[in-house]
Amino acid sequence: MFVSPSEKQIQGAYDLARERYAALGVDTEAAMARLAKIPISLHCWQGDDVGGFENLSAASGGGIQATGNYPGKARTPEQLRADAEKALGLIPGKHRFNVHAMYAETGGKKVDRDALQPEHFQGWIDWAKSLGLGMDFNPSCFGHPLADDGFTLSHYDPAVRKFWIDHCAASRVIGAAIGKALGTPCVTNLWIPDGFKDIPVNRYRSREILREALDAVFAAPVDRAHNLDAVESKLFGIGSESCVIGSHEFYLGYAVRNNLLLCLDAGHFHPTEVISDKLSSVLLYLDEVLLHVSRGVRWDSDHVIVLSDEIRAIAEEIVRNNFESRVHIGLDYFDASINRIAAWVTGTRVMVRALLIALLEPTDTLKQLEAEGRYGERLALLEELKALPFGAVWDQYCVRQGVPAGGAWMADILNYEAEVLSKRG
Ligand code: RNT
Ligand code: ZN
Repeated sequence: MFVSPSEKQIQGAYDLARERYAALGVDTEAAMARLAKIPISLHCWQGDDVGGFENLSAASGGGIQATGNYPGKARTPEQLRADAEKALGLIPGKHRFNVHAMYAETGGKKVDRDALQPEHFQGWIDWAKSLGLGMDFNPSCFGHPLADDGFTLSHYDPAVRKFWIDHCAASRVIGAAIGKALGTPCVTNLWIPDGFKDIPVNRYRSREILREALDAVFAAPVDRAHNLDAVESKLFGIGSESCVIGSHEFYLGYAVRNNLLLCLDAGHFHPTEVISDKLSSVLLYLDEVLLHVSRGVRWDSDHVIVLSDEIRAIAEEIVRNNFESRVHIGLDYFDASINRIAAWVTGTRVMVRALLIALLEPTDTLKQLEAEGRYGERLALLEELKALPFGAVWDQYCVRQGVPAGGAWMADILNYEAEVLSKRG
């Protein structure tokens, strides 16, 4: 069931595909070369259902909900890294790894989040370096006793606020240390769950408090060569249905005014609202953005991404506008009901494949048709492209990147499950 095509099949199909695309003026070799330069940031939290290593009693909490109890989840940094390494070995290309502060390694010592230091992430840095990966980072403003009432940076209590300000500021220092050590800037993304379950009367004051707290978080200059700050909005969460303090308008304004990255999470908008349509607007006013590519099903459910129209549209927006250097692609989903490594690999391969499909588009021709008002031809060509053999180029790309073409990667994961995951307590 989970097999790769033969070498002969892969080469034969690729040769034909290359000719088909060449007839449209598309160079498949150039597409693969460009694809190899686009990293995807894999999120550590798919590996353990947003658990972390602090042994706090709280589950993820704070508007985040991983559902499912599939056996074999990683329970230690070593297990999480081994699982991630297994996943990375099945994904074509060179990618990045995105770690949350709650995955600190404190050597058994209790170090609260406001006191975290770069040294607590040395294990991650060393591991990333050994694999040639860049890293990204996040303060963890949820799943903690001081976040239990649903407020962190916008809390009315200055002492609680200060704790989270210190944590977020410490995270920027850690991000910079990571970026410096790995020689590639670390995107440090700030998301907080703050919001009201029921209808508030003073939205303005809560947002004013948040703005002041953020000003404190971002007060210290951090070298952009090492760390890039991003802020992530949300429409609603579990327990913050009526009002999220850090809304889209809030953070769009904040990011524009303070020259930060805006993080657009695909699950954080109204269900018919898409982030693919936002890139061309926000990138007129911001230098760079971060994406949290996810799949909401009826709500911000964080399902594993599939090759949907929206995922393809996100890839198209990036590729058509040469936004690769301005859009940092991160994944943000967590399904605890299936093999977690399969979740990582499926979703990341989908993202890479969506980029490949976009790279195989005769974009100049389509743009020309559009500029000339030839919309019938634009539509016809777009639909014809959907029947072209991008799968043959994909298989070729996988082989050249040294990972399985076709479905054989899943057989590998099933082996790993039998030998490693199933033996975990
Ligand atoms: C939550 C946000 C946030 C988290 C991760 C774990 O709604 O999407 O990005 O999912 O930081
Ligand atoms: Zn997110």
